[in-house]
Amino acid sequence: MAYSINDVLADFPILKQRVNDERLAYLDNAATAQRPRQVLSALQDFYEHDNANVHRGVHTLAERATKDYEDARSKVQHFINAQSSDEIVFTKGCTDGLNLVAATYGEANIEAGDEIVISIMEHHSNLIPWQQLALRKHATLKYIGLTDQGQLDMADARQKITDKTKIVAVAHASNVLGTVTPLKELAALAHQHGAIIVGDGAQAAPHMPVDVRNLDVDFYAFSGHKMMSPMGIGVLYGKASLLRAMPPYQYGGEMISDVHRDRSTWADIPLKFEAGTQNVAGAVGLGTAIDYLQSLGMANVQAQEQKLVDYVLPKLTALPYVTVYGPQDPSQHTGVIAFNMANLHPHDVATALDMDGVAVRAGHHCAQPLMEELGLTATARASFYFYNTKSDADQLIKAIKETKEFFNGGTF
Ligand code: 7TS
Repeated sequence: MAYSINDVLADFPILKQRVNDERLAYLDNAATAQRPRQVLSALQDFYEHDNANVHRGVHTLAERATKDYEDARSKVQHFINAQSSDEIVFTKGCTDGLNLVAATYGEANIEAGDEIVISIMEHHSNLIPWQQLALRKHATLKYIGLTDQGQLDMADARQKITDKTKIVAVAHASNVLGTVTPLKELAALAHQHGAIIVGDGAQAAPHMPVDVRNLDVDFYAFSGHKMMSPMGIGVLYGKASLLRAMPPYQYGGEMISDVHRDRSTWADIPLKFEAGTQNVAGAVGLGTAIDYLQSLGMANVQAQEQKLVDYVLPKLTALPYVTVYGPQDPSQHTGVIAFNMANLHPHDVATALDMDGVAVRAGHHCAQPLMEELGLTATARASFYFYNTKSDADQLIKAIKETKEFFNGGTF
């Protein structure tokens, strides 16, 4: 059953403020989401009652903190339907998780002449780790292209993924084009050729049901802060057999089994990949954010965002001076909408929209090869979450119309 938007909004005090004397329309959720009271209280509660370092103390607070941390891991496991909580590695965020895979699995398995396949729409976090790995190993990095509508081109994927491919790494949802990639199909294709697949779930896990076993991805990384947890916590899912075979990422406390003067052995997964004191409060906050999302239901979260896209996208595409990138069909578009206004610089657009209380991002969105492919240097981008409303969408459209008047007396 759908949730009440008024109940939801009551949980987000930050959204009630006025900005530049206008109602705030927060449409920069692809950069980071806002935190509900429940997450803020969970942090306060943790620090007021349970705070201690984990996996090392026998005192009561240490045991409580360890339980809180491991409970959060189980919540993540169930959220993405992993087989075991051992397959959930806490990271600093999506970037950290992707770097982990490149630096461990990649370092151990890529050889000269091998091929790594990504797509041209990748965020730099799912591009540079593979680019640098390929350079280090004298391997080849290949890019899957796009269709005219900005979807991942599966025909091109079938050409690019071959028996030479060792790793395929693709965003589950684009942070610019608002497209969802056929990750399950890509996983099957990668596996047919003996390659592994890494999903970048930064823009997908917060917005739609994700089932890593159904997708059959080998690794899947995402960030907590885009789904309402504190910054500095994220998740790397990896199949247990792969994680076990991989060398550690960083060395230090808690990731070891035994240390001698001249050699060491490693803890079992997932602790092998969690060296040093971890972001325990972050994990607790993430667990609470997951509870919150699950109380709404991820299908309802996705449906609410789809309703907003169905409403706002035709209004945007109807404006002759606005160009929307990615699919024009709302049913093919997520709540991430990149656009430009005639020849206005996107930073000017974002600044003008902010004067009307509308928060959007402008820039290359950490996807410069995609910008190059589209013949652009930058775009403005509005990105919606489940707590956004039609009023936010109306305010965006109104502010865009006012921006046109402001810059050009209404004549462009
Ligand atoms: N992958 C994708 C698809 C992303 O959108 C982002 C962040 C990342 C990886 C990296 O996530 P992080 O939490 O480790 O930084 N994307 C954006 C964005 O679009 N605007 O700000 C951050």
